[in-house]
Amino acid sequence: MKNIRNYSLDTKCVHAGIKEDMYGSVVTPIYQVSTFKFRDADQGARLFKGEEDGYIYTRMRNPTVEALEDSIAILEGGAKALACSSGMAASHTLLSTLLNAGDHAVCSESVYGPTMTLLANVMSRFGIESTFVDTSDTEAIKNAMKPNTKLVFIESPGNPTLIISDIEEIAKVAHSKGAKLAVDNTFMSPILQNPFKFGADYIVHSLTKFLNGHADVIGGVVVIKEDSEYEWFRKNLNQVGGVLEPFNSFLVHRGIKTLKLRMEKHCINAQQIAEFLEVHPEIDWVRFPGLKSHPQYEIGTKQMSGPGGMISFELKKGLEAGKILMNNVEVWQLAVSLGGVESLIQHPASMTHASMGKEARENAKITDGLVRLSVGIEDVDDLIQGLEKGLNKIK
Ligand code: LCS
Repeated sequence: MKNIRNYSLDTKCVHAGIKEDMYGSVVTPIYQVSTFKFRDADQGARLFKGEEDGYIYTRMRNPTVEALEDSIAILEGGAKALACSSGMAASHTLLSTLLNAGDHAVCSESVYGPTMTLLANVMSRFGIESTFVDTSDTEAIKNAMKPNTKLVFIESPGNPTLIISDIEEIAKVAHSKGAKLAVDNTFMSPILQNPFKFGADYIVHSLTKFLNGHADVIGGVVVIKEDSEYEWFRKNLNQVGGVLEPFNSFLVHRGIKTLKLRMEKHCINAQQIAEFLEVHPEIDWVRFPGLKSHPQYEIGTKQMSGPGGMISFELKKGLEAGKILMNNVEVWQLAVSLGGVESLIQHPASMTHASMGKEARENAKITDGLVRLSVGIEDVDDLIQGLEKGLNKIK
C-alpha cells in the first residue's frame, strides 16, 4: 500500500509490508525456497556485487521474510528490520554487529535471564565487558558508563519485575557519552511503545511473544533507525546466520494483522486482573504498569500508551503458596513464554530466570516468591475465576 507510513496503527497492522506480486496476491505468499536462479552468469555476478536488486539465497534475503521485516520497521517507525530465528538470535545479532573486543555495555539487571547470560557468559568470552544496573535509576546508568561504553541495553518494562526505565533520559545519557541505546520492546510491542520516538537507536523484539501472538513460532527481530546502518547489520546477520525462515515469517506477519486488537484486549484484561489481585487477602504485592502503586507509574504514562498484559505478584505465604496456586489454577496454563492469546502463569526464579543465578536475581529483586502472569484474550471473568480456583486452595 502506498504511503503506508502515513496511516494509523490499525491500518499499518493490516497492510504494512505486503508486497505486490504478479498474481495480485492479497497477502505475501510463503516463498518456501532456499535459493533463486539467475537468468545468466552475468546477472548472478551483478546481484552479488549489489549492482542489481534481487533475491539470491534465503539466508541473505527472501520475499516472505522481507515482507515481515518491512511491516515491523513501519510499525516501529524505523528504517529497516532484520528478522532472526529467535529473540535471543536478534539480541546476539545486535550485540555482535555493534560491539568489538575491548568494548563495554551497560544492561538492565531485570532482563530476560538468557539476555543477561548472553552478555555475561558469551559476549564476555569475546572481550566484551558488561555492567548490570537497575536501569529504572538513570543515575545508576550514568555511574556505570565508562570511556569504552558503546551500548546501553534496556528492557522496559523489565522481565519479570516490570520495572520501567525512562527511555528518553537514558538515550540522553548514552548519547552524551558517545554510546548507543537499544531497547528490548517485547513486553510492549510496537502498539504500546515506540522507543525511537524517545531517542533509542535500536529495538529488539522476541517475535515469539505479542507480535506473533499464537504460541506457535520462535522468532526475533532487530529494528534499526538509520537506513545507513542497514547493509552493515544485514552483512553481519548473513554471517552469524540466525535468520528467520519463510514459513515462520508468514505466520508472524499474519499474527500482526490482529496485533492492535489483541493488545487492546490484553491491556483491558490485565488491568482488571491486577486490580483484583491487588486487594486479594492472600496477595502481598502486585506489580503492573497500569496500577498507580507501580513505582514508575508516571514514567510509564509518558512513554507507554497502555500497560500491557504482564503482571508480577507475590503471595503473602511465599513460594509454597505460589506453587499451590500454579498447580490449581484453571483456564491459565503453567508454561513459560508470554504474549500469546492464551493466559499463562509461571515462576521466574525456577523457570525463565533460573539461568541468572540467585545473586543476580536478588540484585534484580526477582524474589523466590514472585509469580508472573501473561494475560491472554480470554473472557476476563473466566480468568479471574480460574485464578480464584487456585487462590482458594491456599490455607
Ligand atoms: N526478550 C524478552 C523480553 C523475552 O521475554 C524473551 C523470551 C526474549 C527476549 C528471548 O526471546 P526468544 O529467543 O525466546 O524468542 N522470554 C521468555 C519468557 O519470559 N518466558 O519464556 C521465554
